[in-house]
Amino acid sequence: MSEPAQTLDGWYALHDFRTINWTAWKMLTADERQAAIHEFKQYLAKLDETQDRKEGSHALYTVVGQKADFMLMILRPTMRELNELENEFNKLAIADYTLPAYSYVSVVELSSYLAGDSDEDPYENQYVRSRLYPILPKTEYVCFYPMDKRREGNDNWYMLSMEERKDLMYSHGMIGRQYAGKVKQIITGSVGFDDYEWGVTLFADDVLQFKKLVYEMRFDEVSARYGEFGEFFVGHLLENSGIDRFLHV
Ligand code: 76R
Repeated sequence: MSEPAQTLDGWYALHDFRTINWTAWKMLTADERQAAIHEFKQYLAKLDETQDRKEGSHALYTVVGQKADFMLMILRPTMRELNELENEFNKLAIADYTLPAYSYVSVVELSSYLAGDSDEDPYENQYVRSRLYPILPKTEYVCFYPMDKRREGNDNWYMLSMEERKDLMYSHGMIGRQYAGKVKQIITGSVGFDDYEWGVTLFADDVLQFKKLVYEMRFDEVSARYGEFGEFFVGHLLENSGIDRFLHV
């Protein structure tokens, strides 16, 4: 058996994609819509408070294209809290005017492939902590997609030795590094939690950098030979101040 990579696991993640039923939303009176928006903002204000205390984080993005209308990504120390927040959202008036489009359950993950040897407890390291428990950057754009590492015939990632995987991940990391400052990536592990093995969430102010990065990685062996991808979502930041305009009909 090949040696599994050790992972460091941080906050649990829920990516919740919704479509708005604009027809039903338009049928409400202006007062009813206002009340629903107010209640939704109160819910978001509560999430903001948790984030201010650094006990979790979240980001709200509108989604471009027909796959969804918005995505709320939430990070929390336990999966139970994610489930409670999801249920709380579902009981808001605005939820009556949304339809589930897609969701993804995972946990922020750092793998040991490129980690150096150290006696220190990584969970006590400030840099590691900032990556396991990240305050999500509120960049202009977000990109999310789930992915697997292939297990087919001669192309089986899980049959490679630790050394082979380390070498491949090194070259993956080198490509990624060229995008430092332009794209921030959060890798979340989802084996046992959702249909793919990882969620990839990318943040950037320049949306074109997603295409450039993902395209360049396609030529790298880790992605070219072993990457299998799910649906891609791309969205634009929805700040609290933009919610009225977004929901105005
Ligand atoms: O954690 C680190 O930054 C160290 C190096 C590193 C690891 C271990 C790293 C760097 N990644 C790691 C793990 Mn990555 N990453 C992806 C995708 O679309 C595709 O082809 C793949 C999707 C992107 C765009 C991306 C970006 N990475 C992983 C893993 C877990 C693998 C495992 O455990 O088997 C996956 C699934 C994955 C996928 N990666 C980087 C980036 C970028 C931009 C970096 C550089 C970060 C930096 O140095 O600033």
